[in-house]
Amino acid sequence: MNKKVLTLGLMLMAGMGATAQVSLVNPVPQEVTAQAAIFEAPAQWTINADKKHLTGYIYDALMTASPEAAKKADFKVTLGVRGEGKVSKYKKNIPAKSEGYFMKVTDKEVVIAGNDEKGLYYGVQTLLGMMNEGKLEACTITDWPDVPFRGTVEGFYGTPWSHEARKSQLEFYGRNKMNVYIYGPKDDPWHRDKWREPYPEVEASRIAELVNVAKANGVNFYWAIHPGVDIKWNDQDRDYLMAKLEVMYQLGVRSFAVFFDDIWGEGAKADKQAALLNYIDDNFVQVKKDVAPLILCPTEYNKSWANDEKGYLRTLGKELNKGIEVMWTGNSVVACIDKPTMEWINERIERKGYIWLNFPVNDFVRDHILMGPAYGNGLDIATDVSGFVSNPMEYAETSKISLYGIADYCWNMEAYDYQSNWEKSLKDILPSNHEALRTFALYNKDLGPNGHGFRREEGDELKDIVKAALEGDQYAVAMLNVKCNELEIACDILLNEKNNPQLIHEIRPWVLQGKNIAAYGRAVSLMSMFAPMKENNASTSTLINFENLYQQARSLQKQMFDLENNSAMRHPYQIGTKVATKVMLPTLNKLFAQATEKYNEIHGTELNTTAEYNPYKLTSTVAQLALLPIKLNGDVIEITPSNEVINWQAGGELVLETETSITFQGLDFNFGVNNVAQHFRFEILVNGAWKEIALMHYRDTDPVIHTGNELGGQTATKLRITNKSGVEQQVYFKNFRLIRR
Ligand code: 14T
Repeated sequence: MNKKVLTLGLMLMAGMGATAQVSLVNPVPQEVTAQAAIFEAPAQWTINADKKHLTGYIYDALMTASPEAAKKADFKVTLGVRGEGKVSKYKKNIPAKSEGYFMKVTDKEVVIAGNDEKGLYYGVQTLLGMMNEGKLEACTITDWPDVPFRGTVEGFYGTPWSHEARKSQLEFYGRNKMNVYIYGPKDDPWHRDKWREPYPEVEASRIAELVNVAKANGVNFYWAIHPGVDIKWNDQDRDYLMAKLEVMYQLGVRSFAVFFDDIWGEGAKADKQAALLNYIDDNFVQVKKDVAPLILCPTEYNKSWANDEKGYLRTLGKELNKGIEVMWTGNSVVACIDKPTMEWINERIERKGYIWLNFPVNDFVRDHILMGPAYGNGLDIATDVSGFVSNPMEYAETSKISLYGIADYCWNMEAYDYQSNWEKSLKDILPSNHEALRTFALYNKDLGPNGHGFRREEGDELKDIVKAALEGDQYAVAMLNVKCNELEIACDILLNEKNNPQLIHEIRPWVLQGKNIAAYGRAVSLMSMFAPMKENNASTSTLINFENLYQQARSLQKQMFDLENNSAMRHPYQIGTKVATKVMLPTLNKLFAQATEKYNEIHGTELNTTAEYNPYKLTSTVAQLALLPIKLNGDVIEITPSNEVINWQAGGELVLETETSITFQGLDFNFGVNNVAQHFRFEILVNGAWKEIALMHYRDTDPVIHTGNELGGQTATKLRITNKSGVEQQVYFKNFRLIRR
């Protein structure tokens, strides 16, 4: 019998519902035998362990449990690591796996026997998880992690996590048996732009503190350096880098990574990168002896960017010292990982890839917050990866929902059940109001259209109701109304929830938008019910009639738009606060149009039926640009920026079309590269004829591209930008702002 079936079978036999204590543990343990005997945890217990376990992080973790350590309590807790006398009886039970442990719980004692120190620590974490509700369950557990390195990489663009948020993360990782935190926020100057300079005092002391908090939670703190933007492959820069690592070592850091992502040119050479990493390995890691194996994030960090002919990855594979880890995001920047993904990369890098999962990161869809489960990665790749880390959102607390799943997935892959994990995660993050959080999260799973084409399930549970409602089933319309009521209840509860203020602070803009959508949904569902009625409910005694509901819905459409475009509230260059965009909102918009049409038909009115439309459309023969969403903010029309290197082929064009002609006031855009304006042609379509407008930089050192004065006042329906240089141009699509009159 395979272990999954065994565990499940025993759980059923034992009648373990959601309340059984072992089932509270995250990640799900590998092997559990439970007898369905649940009892109150003792008030006191005696600790039976070698002296060295009576201090230190393992003991401290145990001491956070409610029973008090006492000399002569009846209940005994035995702790030990393989080879120690206290657990010699259990020698055969201890799994011979790194970070593994054996644990036994009866109504008289608990025994935790680690295969190593970390194993003992994780056994203690299992005990703590099980005791979360003050109860214990008789059981034996044999447990170990599938993936050796599990955790996160703070690797996103945007506001780096706060110091407090990082400490809270590290504790969360300890509890959920993740052992890696890679510090590499793109917008920390001393990580990237000022990589040569040491941290100022305050920042330095914070890093030192994080190292300690990490240790106390069994987490390896990796500090990453990102030198590729301007590194010269000479001794001087190499020495700068070594000196910076030494400074970080002095702060206590014992694990390091070097990132070469999102760069091009000189910094992107495989042989140079390999030589540098080997140099660090030979002259720093091996010399210090207490430093973890190096991690490299390559420039070609996903298959879609890998140029097999040039052999960047194979060069790394061949030349990099064997102990150095190589990161990989999968078949594209944002992708789920499966067996073929791993086979492809492992062969090239001649080692097991170290996965950098770009989920739940939202730095390319900042108008969405991602609260859905972590799913879609292969459950059969445990032995193909050396490590697996998630790149989360800048919203640290909210990210814990998905990270709870990543932790479980990495620990016990075959048994990973993302749905039940997700339900558990919500209880863990907001025990006091997990149902409200769940209802809200249901509408915050998908990313919406994005440049990476990465989407998530959202609203599947509504599909039947939606279909029926749109076919005119009034019961289904009433159900939609109920769903919207639920959403509103959830939002209101969350806005007044005090138990996780950080979470509420992070999700607040989306909660406010959720309230708008809920109110809109209530109005629209009532519109749908009133529309077919012959009487116009002209009674003066009530405000509830079709036309008033119509006005309310219109007002809410505008309120949603206003909130959406309130840039004070949201990120300055990716404005927007989108909720329920996959199923609920489009459904309500359709229902709005249907109901209004019907009403018009019956009453001969001409109410506008379009719920929401974007009069701007973008098309492009440059694949990476074709999917970028367009935002409207008053008179400013913006194409959502992309941080990636765009390979803009010769002759490739970007076209922006408008439904009705617009009169230009101004336009500027930024491809992140100096002096590229000369390679592009800019044209507008005026009365059916293309008309070229000059492009220029104001300074050699300023990548912003401006249009010639002749643009102002022109009226057109289309604009087009073409790479006229005859060769591929590599640019960033940083900014595109068009101002209309
Ligand atoms: F190093 C990598 F593995 C990586 O994923 N780098 C960045 C990462 O910092 C960012 O958070 C993530 C998601 O946006 O994507 C990577 O960088 C990109 C790549 C793109 F194609 C950022 C934007 C892109 F469009």
